[in-house]
Amino acid sequence: MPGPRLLHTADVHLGAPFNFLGKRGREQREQLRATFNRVVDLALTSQVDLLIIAGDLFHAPYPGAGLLGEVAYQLGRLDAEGIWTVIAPGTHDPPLARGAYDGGPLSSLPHVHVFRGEKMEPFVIEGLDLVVYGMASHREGGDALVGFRAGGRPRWRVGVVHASVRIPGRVEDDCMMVTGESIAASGLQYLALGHWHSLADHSRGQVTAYYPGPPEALGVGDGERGRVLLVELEEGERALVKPIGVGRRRFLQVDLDAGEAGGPRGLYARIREMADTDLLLKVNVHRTWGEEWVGFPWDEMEEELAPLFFRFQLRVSPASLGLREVEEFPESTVIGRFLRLAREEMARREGEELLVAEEALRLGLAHLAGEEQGP
Ligand SMILES: [Mn+2]
Repeated sequence: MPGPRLLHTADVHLGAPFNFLGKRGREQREQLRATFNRVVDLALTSQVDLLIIAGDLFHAPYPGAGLLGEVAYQLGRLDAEGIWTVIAPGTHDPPLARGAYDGGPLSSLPHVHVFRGEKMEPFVIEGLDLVVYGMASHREGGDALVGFRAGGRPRWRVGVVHASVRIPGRVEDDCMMVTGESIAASGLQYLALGHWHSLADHSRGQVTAYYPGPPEALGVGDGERGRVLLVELEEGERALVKPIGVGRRRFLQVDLDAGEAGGPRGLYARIREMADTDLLLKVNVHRTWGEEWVGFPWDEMEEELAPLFFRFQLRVSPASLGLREVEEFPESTVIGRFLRLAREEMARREGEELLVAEEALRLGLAHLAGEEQGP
């Protein structure tokens, strides 16, 4: 028997300043709002019963009155259709006094519920035979779900938390954590996670658990558009999760090897292939060691390619000799010793002297790379 349909989003970060985007920051701030409106459109057109927001709806606990009013208007469109919205405040938008979740326009919507407590609390939606357990993010640490277990009733049991998943050896400590064991023991059919800014499946045992990632691009991304998750609960079966692209912009950082690109023409072609006016592209160019790169006008290249992208940034090593490149060559090799000496030299110089040292490094590397190509 089919159960409720949910739309799960998190980490919208409405109001984020995007200072790093320079003059395009304003456009991306506006895009965040537009994408959130699109999430609400999607909730309406896909006829979900419930929108779940797993924290960081706002970038700050005190969004301006204009932004708060606009969000209340959008959630009001769902409210008018009897569609519920449940919100678990995150690390960026904790439920502070006179903040976004204390009175204000959101509290006047009868189908909006905000979890403000510091422990998992049930919120029962009678008409759907559904209970949502949730809590606000707080600084205590530890396992947010330890000792938690959803009961056998109502029929449908969903959780929402803004926390990290503990991964031994990789993620050990954060404000709020959940573990594979506590997810598996939760008795939930679906756990809506927020906090990590990329789509990820952390299902354990019988419990389906996901991070949707932000609906719209925020920082350095993986080149994918932001997504939301359409979740369908099914009796006796695992929750069905379908990611839906809603974001407009993509952020991507790539490393290109100047040696492999085939000279300046090749490098231009490689970057042009990625042209997309909704893409923020950062290119790190490595190994500009050949003669063809001597005195290359990188600023001109950046300027020429910039109109093909939402924003385009070019970074060139070894003008700033990366650790990665140095580590590729062990100290026991001639090139390895040369790189280490050159790095020490460059650290001591600046201005015109640094440019000369960089030029010497480039020529030296081109020479050595040629010599070391033999068997
Ligand atoms: Mn976030």
